Formats: sequence, structure tokens, C-alpha cells
Amino acid sequence: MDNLEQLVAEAAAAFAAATELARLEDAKAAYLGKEGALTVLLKGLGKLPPEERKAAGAAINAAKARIEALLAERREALKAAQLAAQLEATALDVTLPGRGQPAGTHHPVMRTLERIEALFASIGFAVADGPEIETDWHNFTALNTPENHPARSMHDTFYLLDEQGRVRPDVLLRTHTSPVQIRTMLAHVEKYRHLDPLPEIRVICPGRVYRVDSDATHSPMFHQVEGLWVGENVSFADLKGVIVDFLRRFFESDDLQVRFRPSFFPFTEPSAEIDVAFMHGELKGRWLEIAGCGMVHPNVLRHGGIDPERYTGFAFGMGPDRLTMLRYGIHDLRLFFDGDLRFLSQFQ
Ligand code: 2NL
Repeated sequence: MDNLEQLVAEAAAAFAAATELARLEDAKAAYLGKEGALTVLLKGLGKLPPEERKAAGAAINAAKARIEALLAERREALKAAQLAAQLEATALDVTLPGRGQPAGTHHPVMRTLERIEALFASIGFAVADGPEIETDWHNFTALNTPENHPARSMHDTFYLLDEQGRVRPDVLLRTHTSPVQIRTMLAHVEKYRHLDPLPEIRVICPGRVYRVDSDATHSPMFHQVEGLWVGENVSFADLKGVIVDFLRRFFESDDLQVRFRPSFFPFTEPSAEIDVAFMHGELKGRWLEIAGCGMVHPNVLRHGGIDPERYTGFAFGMGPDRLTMLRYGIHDLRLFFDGDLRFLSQFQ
């Protein structure tokens, strides 16, 4: 019987030493399995003298029951520990404050565009947009650009490829937003063909444009805003009034000096470059080129379906990227397009 006490103590120690359920089942086999110590003892009962069998059988079964109880107890303890560890590993503290979703903000160039749109809206301009992939006709031909003009070369303009990877000479990424104004004129004359005279066109066209050019002050994609006013008696004096008023309001400076310098564009005649001189701040007293403008060339009006003998118009184009750089004192254009939040989040 001391042997049985010893066996129970051994089993208790073996079960306690098992720290995983699988090891515990291994330990069980040594005592309760087919070849286990207790099974062997029970099988051996038959060899005992009959008068000893009953007592020995009872003692072995009592020991077996104790071992089974120890096993069950250890099994429950290990299961509970395993569950506790699993819960701990996957614990989720639902009382922690959320990480939150930062609200985001408008891109500085978009803020400039919205400002420009609001100022022109206040004097009766609509906003129009159109495709960034354009035809050669809308982007160049309709704008009176000569066939051999350098802007039409692959050095300056991104052309699209056909299925065989060959350059398509007739489809390109627009190099300015002027094609939107061509489309606006064509749609306008179609819509109001029953009206005489035609209602005036007053529209600005903001959007992305593309040129083969890349350095600190040029990006292959940049923004442009063009404006167009067409009517029966639209003059260069109207052009000057609209532009000067716009620039003074845009830069919030009533004494902003504005200068119109003769220039050339294929799509306007006469044409002018617009310079401004700031009277305050970092740029005080310096003339800076800010936009181009002119009276719409008769050929361009004609391509827009408008009779240049009856109607005149002025147009202008400016670069909101550059205007944004001036407004915020930024010296590298690429910062606008790198998508670096350390830069962009400064414009809240
Ligand atoms: C510049 C110069 C300019 C225009 C754009 C235009 C559009 C039509 C007809 C005539 Cl549909 N002209 N646009 C005219 C003069 C200048 O842009 O320096 N842009 C950044």
C-alpha cells in the first residue's frame, strides 16, 4: 500500500510539472493508459491469492480515483490558465480614447483657386471646366497656334500613345485651360442660337495643365486659371478695369501697382503681360509678372463660332501656383505636389 501512496504522489508531481495540456495527457498515459502503472496493477490482481484480491483491488481503485481526480483538477487549471493568457494577449481596452480622424484641409493652391473663383463670381463670371486630355484642335488649332509652333513639339507637350505605343499627334494633355473656353464658346452659341444679340460670355476656367518641364519653379503638372469675357462692346479698357480690380482685391492691397506690358500670344491681339509691384512686405517695390492677357484674336472667336465683326472679347491667363507662392512666401513649387503633410498641414 505504501507503493500506491508513492504512485499517487508521483502522479501528482508529474501532473504539476506539466505546464501544457498536451504534456499533461502524456503524463496521464504513464499512470492511467493501457500500459500505465495502475492498469498494470489491476491486471495483476488475478495473480494474487483470492483472499487478498478484494482489499488490493479496492486500494488500487481508490488510488486510481485519486489520480483521476488530480488529473481532472490539473486539466481544469491548465485550461483556465490557457484561456487567461489568450484573453490577455488579445485584450482590447475599450475605455481608451479613440485615435480620431484628423479633419484634413484644403490644399493651399485650392484655397487660391476658390478665392479667385469667388472674386470673379462677384462680378458675374461663371466657372467652367473641361477634359484634361484634349484634341490638338481644341488645344492648339482653335487658339490660332501655327502648325510649326514649338509648343506643339514633343519637347513641350505630352502626347498620348495609340495601342501600338506610337505617338498620336491628335490627342494630348492640355497645356492650358484655353480649350475649355473654346468649348464654352461653341456650347454657348449652340445654346443661344435663337437669340440676337448673343448673351455675353463671362467665364473663368481653373484647372490642371501639363507641360514637359520640371525644376524648382516648373512642375510637369501645374494649375492655371483663364478668364474670358465676350460681348458686343468689350474693350481693352474693360480688360484693364477687371484685372486691376481683381488683383487689388486678391492681394488685399488698394495701392497695388499694376502695369500692362506689350507682349505676344497667338490667341490674342493686342496682347499684354501683367506685372504687379507690391508696396509692402518682402517683395516691396519689385515688379513681378503675374498673368498674361489680351483681346481675343478674331481667328479664335471664329473657331468658337462667334462672328468677330460683331463681337469682341478679352481673355487672360494666370498661374495660381505662382500666386500661392507669392501669397505665402514659398520658394519651391514642388512642395505643393510632393504630398508631404509636414508642409501641407501648415495651411489650416
Ligand atoms: C499666361 C497667359 C493667357 C489667354 C491666356 C485666351 C483664351 C482664349 C482666347 C484668347 Cl479662349 N486667350 N487665354 C490669353 C492671354 C494670355 O495666358 O501667362 N498664362 C499663365
